[in-house]
Amino acid sequence: MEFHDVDVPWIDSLFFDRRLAQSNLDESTRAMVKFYADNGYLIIDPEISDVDGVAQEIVGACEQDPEYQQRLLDEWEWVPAIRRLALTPKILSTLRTLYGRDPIPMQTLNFGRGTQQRAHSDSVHFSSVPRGFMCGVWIALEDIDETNGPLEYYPGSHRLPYLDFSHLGITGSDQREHEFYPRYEQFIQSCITELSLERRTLSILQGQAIIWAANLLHGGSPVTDPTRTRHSQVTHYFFRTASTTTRISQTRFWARSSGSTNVTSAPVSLSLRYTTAAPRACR
Ligand SMILES: O=C(O)CCC(=O)C(=O)O
Repeated sequence: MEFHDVDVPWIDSLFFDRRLAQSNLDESTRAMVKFYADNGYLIIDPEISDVDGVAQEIVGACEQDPEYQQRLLDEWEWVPAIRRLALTPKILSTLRTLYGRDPIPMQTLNFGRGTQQRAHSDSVHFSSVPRGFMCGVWIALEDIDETNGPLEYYPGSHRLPYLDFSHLGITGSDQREHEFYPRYEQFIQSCITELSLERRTLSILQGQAIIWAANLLHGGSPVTDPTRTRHSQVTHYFFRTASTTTRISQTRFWARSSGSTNVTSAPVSLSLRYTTAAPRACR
């Protein structure tokens, strides 16, 4: 009997190299998938048509809300251009290739300024069952350089164990709000230092994007020019699996994107597990 498939993304499979070699992907696509499997990130050109027009539509809508200076959560519900961006065909097809399953956008974040958020893994905020069927896609809505707080990321860190509050002896019931979150951030920073993980920053042009794997450490670099904006959008995606859906907004996103109005029958098949009590405001 030949064993080759377990319920993990194929990039995380012990049999990945053989499965890749046996796949019918062309050489450059194989190289792309291999790069993502090894490094946990991929910088792409999503080929967004009229990217400046899309950016203006998104930024114009978001700027009506003072919270945009921090971040706006799930504005896709009200701003069609945000939803269209999350559903950019090249992004969806790339994710399908990287994970071998249909991507399901489940959350958007829009930023007007650099977040300066310390390094973390998204898995501390939300995770899939089975693990790994989750990723983030960060799109620059204007040119990004070292001065307006570029995204920072740590290549290969997605291969670390999934680290969360349990490693600090903190349980969900210990937390009312997110008072222990700084302790998690310090813990991650000490892991980065201990392992001498390489830090990179993402200077990219408007319309370019990075995809990161569920457990890749990333954050926001310091903003050295406080007069600068950093218009950008992150969409977090899950992937169709065999489990059941528990998160409402994800189901709504799918239902609206597919034109369905019946959210209860949406065939989204994900079960989300919150590893901590960290509320959405942390993100
Ligand atoms: O854009 C940033 O500075 C950080 C974004 C981030 O960490 C996230 O969306 O998970």
